[in-house]
Amino acid sequence: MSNYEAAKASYAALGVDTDAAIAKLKEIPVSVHCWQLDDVIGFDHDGPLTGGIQTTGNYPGKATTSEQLFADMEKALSLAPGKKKINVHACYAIFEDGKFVDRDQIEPKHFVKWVEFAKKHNMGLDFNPTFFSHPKVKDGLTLSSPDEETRKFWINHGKACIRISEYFAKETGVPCVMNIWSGDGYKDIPADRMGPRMRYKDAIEQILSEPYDRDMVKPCVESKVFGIGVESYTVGSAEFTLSFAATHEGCMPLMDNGHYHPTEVVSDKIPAMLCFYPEIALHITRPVRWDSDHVVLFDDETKEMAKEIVRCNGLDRVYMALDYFDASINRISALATGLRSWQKALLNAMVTPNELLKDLQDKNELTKLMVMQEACKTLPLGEVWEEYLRQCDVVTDFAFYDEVKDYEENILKKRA
Ligand code: RNT
Ligand code: ZN
Repeated sequence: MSNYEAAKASYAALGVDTDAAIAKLKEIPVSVHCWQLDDVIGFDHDGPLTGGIQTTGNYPGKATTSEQLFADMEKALSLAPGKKKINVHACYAIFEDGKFVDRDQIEPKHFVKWVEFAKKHNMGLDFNPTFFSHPKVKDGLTLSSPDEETRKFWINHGKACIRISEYFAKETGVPCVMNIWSGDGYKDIPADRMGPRMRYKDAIEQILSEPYDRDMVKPCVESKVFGIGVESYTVGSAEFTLSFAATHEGCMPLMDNGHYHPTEVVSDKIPAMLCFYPEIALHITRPVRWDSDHVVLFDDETKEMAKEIVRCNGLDRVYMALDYFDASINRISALATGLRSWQKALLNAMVTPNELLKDLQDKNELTKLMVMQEACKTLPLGEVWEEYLRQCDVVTDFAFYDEVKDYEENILKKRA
């Protein structure tokens, strides 16, 4: 009997079908962000990263052209199993022959290369307007700015992004999630907390008034508690975005698990939201003491989030996207490690005997529930994971590093 066959039998004894879990996991799309590969810079500006977010580290070999970014992305994708989408930010527009246009003027033609890349790999695309790293961020504000012209510029950017999202969806045949996040806020105590929020609300409504196919473009709004240099007040707070999504049909709330107070957990918020929203979106990240955007690992909260999605039967109601950026380690390894971790967490969730555990809870057999939950932690998940990797033709956890190192030696080190 192979190790996998033995593992399969251990799970079967608890009523879990590991073959079915593996087959299902292959079909669940996870959106892979392009911005880990170049420290959230993009191709449309030379300035620094702003908006209250920051990358730290200076690991050599970062992608600085679209060709390099596509090559690195291809490598990262080959290192992780499962079905993927690519998550693109508007600042990753590609201007052929140096024909630059500003963000309020971007068009589908500036993203043709992304569509080609997605089609080549048989993937869908997600999209994000970029409300940061730009001279028109006025006094730290975009969509909520009191300055009419500034607001108009960013509203037009949002509308342009709706059109590009629709283009992505039509070209790939896969719905495109368009996420609205801005770092708008104040470093110190504001005198008016409602005014910026009323302007933000109106601006997002104007963006969403752009006509689009509701089945193909899925807008969402991402909340945040604070950013660097924006510690006292964030316009798009949790209550704001949640209420916005609740009152605007077709607009989803997006929860980034780095965007809450440190003792709050998104794993507990997922089932709460699924009681009310037909669909929700996630940014999966790893906050270390703050919204640090560390690489996602196979840690307790990551496992718990995946379990909740699976237990709530939410796999087709939750849009899962990765969001982290570490510049201190090999960026391709970073991107692939996070994706592998999330895949592992999903697999773990799918082979957990959820029905059996729920039943114990409902019968109030809480002593046995604790014992069983502890016992499940040492089930032979590794064997099932290895079988999944084998079937997907992807390297094992132990062979993974050598692949990354080869690419670093042969490609990254040759970059200036
Ligand atoms: C920032 C948000 C946001 C960004 C991306 C680049 O705190 O998490 O999602 O990370 O848009
Ligand atoms: Zn995010």
